[in-house]
Amino acid sequence: MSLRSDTLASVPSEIRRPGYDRARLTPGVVHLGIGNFHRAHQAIYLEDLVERTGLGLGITGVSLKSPGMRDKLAPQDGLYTLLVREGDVATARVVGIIGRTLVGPEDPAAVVRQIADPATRLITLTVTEKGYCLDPSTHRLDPSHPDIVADRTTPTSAIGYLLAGLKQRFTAGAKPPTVLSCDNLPSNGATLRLALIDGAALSDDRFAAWLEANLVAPSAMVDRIVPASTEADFADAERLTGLADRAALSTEPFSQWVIEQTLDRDLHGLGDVGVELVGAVEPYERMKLRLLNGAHSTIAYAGQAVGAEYVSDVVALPALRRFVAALQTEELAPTVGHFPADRLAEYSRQLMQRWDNTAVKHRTRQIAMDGSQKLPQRLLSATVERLQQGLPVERLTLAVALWVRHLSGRDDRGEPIPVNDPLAARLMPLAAADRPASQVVERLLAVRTVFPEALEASADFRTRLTDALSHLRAVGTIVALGG
Ligand code: CS2
Repeated sequence: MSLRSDTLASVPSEIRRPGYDRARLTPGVVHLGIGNFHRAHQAIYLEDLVERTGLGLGITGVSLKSPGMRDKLAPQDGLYTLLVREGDVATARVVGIIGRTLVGPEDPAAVVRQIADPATRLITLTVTEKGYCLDPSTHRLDPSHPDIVADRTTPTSAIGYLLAGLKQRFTAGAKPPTVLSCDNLPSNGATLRLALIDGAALSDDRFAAWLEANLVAPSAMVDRIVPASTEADFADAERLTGLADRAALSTEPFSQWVIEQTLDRDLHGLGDVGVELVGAVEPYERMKLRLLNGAHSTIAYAGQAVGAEYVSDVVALPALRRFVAALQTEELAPTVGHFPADRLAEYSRQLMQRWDNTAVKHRTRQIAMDGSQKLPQRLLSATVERLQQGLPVERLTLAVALWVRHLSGRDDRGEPIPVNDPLAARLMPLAAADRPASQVVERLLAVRTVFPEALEASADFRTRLTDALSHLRAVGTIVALGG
């Protein structure tokens, strides 16, 4: 028997399930990019809010690319099991806050209608860094991006869908919904707002001015480690609930969502279900993007080089664990600002504990994806700041060198490894393993969409990166990072 509305009652009573009437939910929230992260993070907070306040706000999910998630959720009436794992313990909860899931390419107009519908008051997004179609180094919309070009005919990018829906509201003289980016970008709300205004201005200045005057886009920091689902998730969900569930997923106990107070007042109830509402999100974003994501990318490239499949495998290797901890404490934490040093030290310690959770099967391969879109805010901006202040960047340089080496498509043993990146076709030939390290560094640093000019211009950094790459090639990851 499968998980569905009409089988839900058979779930053992100790397992948490929707404590509200699902039939009475109205689709007040649209989520673009419905994947595992949304289902283990924002969906949970929103469900807790609905349960606590009786606010009948359901989520309409949107897949912008493939029908995969809809095909799993639709036969289960949108229900799925979330497993929270720590050690040998897995706690199940059946989640019901998601109603319909739409698939953009199948029916773009349906997605646009949902965004334009006055009942939609909040639109959340997890479309990954590349989904914003930005120039990664400037964080402004790239009008020549193929998806933005395609948007002129049919909505294709998240920006295109949003603009098409918002335009209908503009034409109708209505107000825009709040848009809330939940991706790992610096100032993600302001960045999204600017991308939308830039996109609108490509065809209609009055529409752009209306967005400028009316669009509320709070910034947010989101955090929870949510791997891709595995067969073990499906098996454990069925064991615990008694019902087969092909949409089951797992996550860690930790979860954090920090949102700017500009969020609509009637959603401030989120503050009672664990969301932190703050005046300025940027300090939290910086802390997370650098100490978590910067270290995460480093772990991922080191892990790919040494053949470590999961994050927990990488931090179990003493040389790599020490390197990551030192990168955080010595070079990243001092760039975060705002928070006292002991708070940042505690945050870093807690991160290491989270990565030690072997029950969360987070693949280094998954995190290694899209480095060109991630490195600027995770590692490169901190490197620039430290160089400008004359501070040591030894570990940051090695971390960047790990990515450069990853782009060669070879691990420490010379075996091929996948490079999954929208710029792979351009970057991989520049980083080939048989090119001299100095040439690789010179060519890559000139790629302005990834590397800020300040790094190419620094002779010191060029030499350091060349040396770090040569060293990695010569002695391998463990020795280079441990030495
Ligand atoms: C990871 C993040 O895949 C990645 O690049 O660094 O998805 C990370 O797991 C989340 O930001 C944790 O909140």
